[in-house]
Amino acid sequence: MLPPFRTEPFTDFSKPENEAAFRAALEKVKAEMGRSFPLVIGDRRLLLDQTFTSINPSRPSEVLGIFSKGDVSHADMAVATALEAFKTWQYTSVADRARYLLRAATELRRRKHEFSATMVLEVGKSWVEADADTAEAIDFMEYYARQAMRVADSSHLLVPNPGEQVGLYYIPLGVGIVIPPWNFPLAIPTGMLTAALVAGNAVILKPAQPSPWVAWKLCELFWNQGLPPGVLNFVSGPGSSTGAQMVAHPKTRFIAFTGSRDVGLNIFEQASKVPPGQIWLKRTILEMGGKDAVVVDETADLEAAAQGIVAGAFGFQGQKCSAGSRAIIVGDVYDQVANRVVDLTRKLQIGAPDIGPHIDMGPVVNLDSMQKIMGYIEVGTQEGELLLGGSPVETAEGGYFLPPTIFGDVTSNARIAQEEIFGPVLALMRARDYDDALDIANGTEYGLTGAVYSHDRARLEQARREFHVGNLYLNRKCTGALVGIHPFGGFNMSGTDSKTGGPDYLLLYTQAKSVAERL
Ligand code: TAP
Repeated sequence: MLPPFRTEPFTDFSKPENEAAFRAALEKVKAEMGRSFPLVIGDRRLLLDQTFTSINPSRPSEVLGIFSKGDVSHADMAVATALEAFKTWQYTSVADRARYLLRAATELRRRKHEFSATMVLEVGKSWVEADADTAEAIDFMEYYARQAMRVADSSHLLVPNPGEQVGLYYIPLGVGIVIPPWNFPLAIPTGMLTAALVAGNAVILKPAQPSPWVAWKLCELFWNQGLPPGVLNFVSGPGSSTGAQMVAHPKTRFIAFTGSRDVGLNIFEQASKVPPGQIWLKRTILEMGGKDAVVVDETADLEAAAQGIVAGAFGFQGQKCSAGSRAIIVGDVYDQVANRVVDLTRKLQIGAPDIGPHIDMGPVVNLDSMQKIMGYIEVGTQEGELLLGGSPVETAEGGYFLPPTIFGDVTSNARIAQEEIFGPVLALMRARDYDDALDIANGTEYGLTGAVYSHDRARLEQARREFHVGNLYLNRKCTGALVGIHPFGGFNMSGTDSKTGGPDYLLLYTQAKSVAERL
């Protein structure tokens, strides 16, 4: 009997003891920098000659870890190994499988700051953002352990049939490839792989190249719980070759992917092909990008709206699928809200986040990302009025720092209002009235998150009906979904709306078997 699920509390860094504990964790993690990491396929640990490095984006010369660069042969080896492990893992009891998750959650809770500190160094998260990422990972473990026990035997949901004993069982699929992005480098791989494992599948984790260290620590956490070899394999390497090979492999049964629209579409297409030797249709669980909007009308609490816009646009440097990169404000209050958003944004502290909890914004993840975002800032100067930011923040150590950048009077068809930038760039847009604001909000190919600030009941109800996003927030910011409370996933080009952290999520990793026995 487990206590009811509760979300993991966040750490209060204003308490000196919490700050001290986090600083100690940073020191511990820094002392581990520069090690080499193998692929782990079954009970083989393969330290390869071909490697790539994980670096600290605040100080790019700082090498955090050296990772083996798996190629297509390792992809094939991993699928074969996972398939072998699946033969027995699929028959372990759901209670046993759930216990691995619960034990991992206990250890992660104990080593919480160590994992968060790793994210501060590897992807430049602020302390608060890293702490929330770790809390979400713990939540996924606890939540899916409970869900698995709830759904595995769903026979009680059937209508009894006299003379027959009937059953409905959600059984595992087979070998799954888990392909996460780097931006929630702990929570997202944890969510996908714990759901897959607890449902009875064997998994290969292919971490995103900017964040293999956090992913390694996550896998190690599970191996430490005594997970049988081959049930969870770690294959670092390029997504475009090693990842693609696993997607295409005939023995791969499903792919759980979170990442960009273009890569998601490519996986969708490749997974739909049936190579020789494949006897199923691959399942794809695809969570992709967003171009999320915050709508503000003239009845709203404008201070709350401005604060929500700033938090949603610039938290983790705007590198969230849920980031509110568009603020759509009705004409009457546009200037007032725009001025306040600029004022609040000016106060954000930028710097290497390992300095302390007062840093609000760290670097963007790497040079490619910085250049891509600068390209959009260039486009933005043609498409709107630059109100704040715009040029990189120079540091002695060459970190990838960009300032929060705000463009005013951006039109709805502008590229910076349509395309996902995935950086600290906010487009302010002037709407004629509330209906126009909702039209603009719905006017992209995405549909992930959205927020509305209004005190007009009829308009809030209208947003409930008409604002076409997977996660709608009324009178609050558009980021910060909690497991079990705000099931998360988007419409249209934001993906397959798989609703992570929701009551139906686990079913995606299973297939239902109906059994009837004549008595
Ligand atoms: P991507 O560039 O799409 O990479 C995601 C993952 O796919 C990485 O592990 C990548 O490996 C791998 N990959 C790349 N090409 C592949 C291929 N051809 N076959 C198989 N795997 C391949 O995204 P990202 O930059 O890491 O993350 C940012 C994106 O994720 C944004 O668009 C953001 O909106 C989205 N995101 C969405 C959500 C939800 S829930 N909708 C949540 C978080 C992030 P490499 O790193 O080796 O290239």
